[in-house]
Amino acid sequence: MLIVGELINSSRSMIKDALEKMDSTLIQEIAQKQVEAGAHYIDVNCGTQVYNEPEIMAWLVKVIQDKVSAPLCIDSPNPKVLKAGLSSINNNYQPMVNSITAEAKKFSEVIPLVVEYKVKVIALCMDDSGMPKTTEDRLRIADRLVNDLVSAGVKEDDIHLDPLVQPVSFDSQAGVAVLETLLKLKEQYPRVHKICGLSNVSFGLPTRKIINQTFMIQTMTAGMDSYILDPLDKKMMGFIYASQALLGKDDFCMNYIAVHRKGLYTE
Ligand code: THG
Repeated sequence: MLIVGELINSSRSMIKDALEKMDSTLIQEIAQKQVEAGAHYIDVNCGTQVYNEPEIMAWLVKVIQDKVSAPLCIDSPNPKVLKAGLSSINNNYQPMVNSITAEAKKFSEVIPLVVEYKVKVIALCMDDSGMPKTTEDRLRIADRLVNDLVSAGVKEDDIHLDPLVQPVSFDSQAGVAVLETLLKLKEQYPRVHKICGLSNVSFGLPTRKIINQTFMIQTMTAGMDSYILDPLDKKMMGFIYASQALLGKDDFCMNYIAVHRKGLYTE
């Protein structure tokens, strides 16, 4: 189970403002809060900084590392930004790249970074025909991604397939398509990890947290084992550890009890 804290993302107005002011204190506080709340990786995304995204990524990585000792997940569709982030990391944790896709150009530009830096990699189920719609689209792309990554020498344990969650408010079958994909992937690739961002599913709906929490439980039951989420959502974190225990993934409920003792998910 891997929890990637999503809060350092410039699509959030608070982060966008902090980047414009180069406010390292705010960034460091959010990094630290996420680690204390139980995030295993810190996602770093500055996608709104279109003119200087590589420089800002390098700055963010340095600022975060000055405060917390945690593995980082470098999040950008731009391979130059991924490179700028990876080359700025100087702790000993294995970084994560978010993401590679099956788009020909993207794959060929990102795979050398994955191999050189020996990272964990999020493989988005997306190819040159665009975003997947059906379960079949996702499975076809996942198949290709796993084959191509393994052929390039990436270990199955370092691959995190992302089925690409879409808003259920736009397409009422969006949730079901992800659940069906997971059940098939569990059979086909039991050793490959499965990850997703939870907040896409609730886009456009009121009380988004309830939708995100419910979808976490549904997807974990279907085989998801990692999430990009807001670790400061204590209910979500409680549901994660409870789900792990109830799905037989927590021997003697040790993790559930340990997290409970630390008081991580009491309101
Ligand atoms: N898969 C992968 N990576 C991802 C995603 C995914 N990275 C980005 C995203 N999806 C997950 N991260 C976030 C980070 C912050 C928010 C949502 C997803 C967020 N959004 C507010 C909103 O949508 O309302 C922004 C509002 C604001 O604060 O201004 O908080 O799916 N591999």
